[in-house]
Amino acid sequence: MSDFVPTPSSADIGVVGLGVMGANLARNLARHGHAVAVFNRTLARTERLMDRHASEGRFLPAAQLTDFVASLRRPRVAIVMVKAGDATQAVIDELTPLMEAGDIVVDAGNTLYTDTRRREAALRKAGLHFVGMGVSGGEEGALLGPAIMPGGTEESYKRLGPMLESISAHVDSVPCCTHVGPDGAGHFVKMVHNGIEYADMQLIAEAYDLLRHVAGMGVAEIAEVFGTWKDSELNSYLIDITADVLSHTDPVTGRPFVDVVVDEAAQKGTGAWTTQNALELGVAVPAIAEATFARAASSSVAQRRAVRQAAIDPGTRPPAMEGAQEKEAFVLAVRRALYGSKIAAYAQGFDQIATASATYDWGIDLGAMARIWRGGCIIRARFLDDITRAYGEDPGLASLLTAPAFASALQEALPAWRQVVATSALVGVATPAFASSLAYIDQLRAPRLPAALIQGQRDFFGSHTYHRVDDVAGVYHTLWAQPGRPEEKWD
Ligand code: NBP
Repeated sequence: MSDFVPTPSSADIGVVGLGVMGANLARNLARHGHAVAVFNRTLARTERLMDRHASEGRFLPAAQLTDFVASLRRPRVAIVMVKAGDATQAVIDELTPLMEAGDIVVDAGNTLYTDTRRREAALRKAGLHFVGMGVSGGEEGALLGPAIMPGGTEESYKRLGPMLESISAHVDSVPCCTHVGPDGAGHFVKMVHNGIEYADMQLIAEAYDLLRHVAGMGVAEIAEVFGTWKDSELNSYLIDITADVLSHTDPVTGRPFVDVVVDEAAQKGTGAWTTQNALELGVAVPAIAEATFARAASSSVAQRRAVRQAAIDPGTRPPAMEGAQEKEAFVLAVRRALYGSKIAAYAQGFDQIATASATYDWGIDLGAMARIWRGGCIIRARFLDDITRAYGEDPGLASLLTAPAFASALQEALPAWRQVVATSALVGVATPAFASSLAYIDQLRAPRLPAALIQGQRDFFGSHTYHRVDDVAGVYHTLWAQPGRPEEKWD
């Protein structure tokens, strides 16, 4: 067995937890010239890293956590990259008594931001900096350049930032890493990033479903369409991989790969976290919520079987789409609907970040978030440049939908988008994210909403009061049970 006792105070940074993500992050740091202390609960993982990758840079492996901490130069930086939840808490509890005031503990796992806020407050009391850090891009990103979203203090970023920026993805020579904001801001932004990712994936899946089951196109034909979309306003990593997945043939059966995969989408929870948080903050994120629910519906196996067996008729029989011209027009309409829906989904995610930033006083630079998502992460896309530009031109944008570039893109998309949603409803192909994104736009642009009626109902049954259009500050209640229904002003 290795005894691994590293030289004291000689590592620039350390990584605890050498699973796929931790090992790759440590290798990325070492490859960029940083001396990296490494420690894992089970020594075999540390040994494996050293056996396979010691030549990639300067590693300082430790068999004991005390030796690991002693090997870090001051102020010490230890990145914890273990399973989120109890495992992360256990490592933090073990690590922090060994650290000194001014040292920095970084949690790079997918932690819920409220846990990060709690831990940051606790470690601050002990004089330590606690940085909740979102890392996106999966195992390949961790090794070759992820998008990195660190929270915590400005002071901690001065020590940590240059190292993180060196290992992050770069687009146009700009690092995909920036200081997001205090305490839980980094993990919050990573959570919403994942929520947007859910929405983007669902929208793409709906586009595929429409081409397949409304236009009646074959999988190979659809793969070609996605291939052409790579060079359009939809250009993104997710469109790229969709074209690849659709063009893949199952080697066992010779059928399209997508047809041999069980159609139940799994989830690890960040979509649900984003949706739950949006409900708590009172922010409308229907595309993210519908994407999360769509995964749940797909996995509701018993319900799906029962309803299928009930053989409920779709109720309409629209004519089949046969002519080449008709098909081509539909493909273009779906592309427009997809782009419009995508703008709506991102507007929702950015609205959620803006609301949280105001609620927690995080001061998040929204344009910078779009900038650091341009590389390394799953939602990387050309389109993010437009978002950065929109916030650059007007940092106080109430909604991305109103940025001139997006407003005109929506205007162009709307007629086709309405056709696509209407057709899907007639044919009976579910498009929850397309349809709810369209409803989101229509709600926001409506001069009057039926919310006024809801306020009336609430006042009727629960005396919940209402404001009047001619006195928006006043609080009113109608005495519904009294003759003539007199109105009272309560405030
Ligand atoms: P895992 O989430 O599978 O965690 C494995 C690591 O956690 C091992 O080093 C393991 O040590 C350690 N660990 C556990 Br489990 N319980 C521990 C404990 N009580 N004390 C100390 N160490 C403990 O690894 P991963 O897939 O590399 O992910 C790490 C983090 O990165 C997670 O929070 C994940 O959500 C996040 N993340 C993952 C991805 C991705 O694509 N996989 C992307 C972005 C973020 P052992 O070897 O002794 O069991």
